Amino acid sequence: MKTWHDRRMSTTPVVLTIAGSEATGGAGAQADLRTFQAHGVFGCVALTCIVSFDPKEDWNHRFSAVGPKVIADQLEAITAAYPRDQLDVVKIGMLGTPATIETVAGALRGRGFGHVVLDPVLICKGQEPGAALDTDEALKAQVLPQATFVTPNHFETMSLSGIDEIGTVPELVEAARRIHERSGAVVLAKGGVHLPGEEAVDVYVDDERTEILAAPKLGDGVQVAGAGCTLAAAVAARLALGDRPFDAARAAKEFVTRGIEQRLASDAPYDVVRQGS
Ligand code: PXL
Repeated sequence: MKTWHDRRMSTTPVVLTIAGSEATGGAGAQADLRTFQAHGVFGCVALTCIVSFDPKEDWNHRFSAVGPKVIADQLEAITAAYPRDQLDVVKIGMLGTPATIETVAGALRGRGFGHVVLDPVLICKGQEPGAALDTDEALKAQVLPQATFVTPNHFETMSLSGIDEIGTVPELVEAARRIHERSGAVVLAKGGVHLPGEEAVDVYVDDERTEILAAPKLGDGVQVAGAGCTLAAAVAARLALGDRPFDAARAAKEFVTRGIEQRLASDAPYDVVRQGS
């Protein structure tokens, strides 16, 4: 039996990621956990799916969903183990199927979280856009309305805003504002290497402010796997440590920039972010 003293000693924030495993460790739950660890928060995972790239088939995604009952069981265990004042931040990554989205959306409604940081993974690097329209629609209808903070990449920003072409910073600003108006969530829309110019530009929008966050493009504009997962996980960790949303966004961007600078080379098509020092 736990005593009052034990509880008081357990003040480390716990952060939950609801995400998939990407076996090589570059993205997904593995990147999230390394990011949490680097921030000194305690991470736990409800696993939604397992992605194993296929080196024999051009590194295609092989995808296995975790069944809805097993996802619900994980969420039940985690939310029973940690009280609301200790586990108040959840990060959501790859969900992958409408059934998973239904389960996760239900669990979110059942146990309120102060912060729901959604990385709206619509497709992974290397996948064809439009591969899973029903999944995209379910995510927009059931999870996005519950998000308090959303971190869409260039493609996801077009999809969530309904703006088909985003080629300039003002267009990215307009799209981010639209997503904020539709969802009510704080938006950190990532231009990444997709907009022209020397800098990787992200746009931050909340009720009160619109800010441009810029960092030099690194490595000749190469794309690095795991940057999106790491950014959202770092936002979640900073929020759990008490940052205000804009401070969390700024710190998370710096954390990812550092992780890209010190990226790990891999024989898969993309290098991967290396979190922490
Ligand atoms: O980076 C998006 C992403 C998120 N989660 C998992 C993935 C990927 C891309 O490969 O596999 C599990």
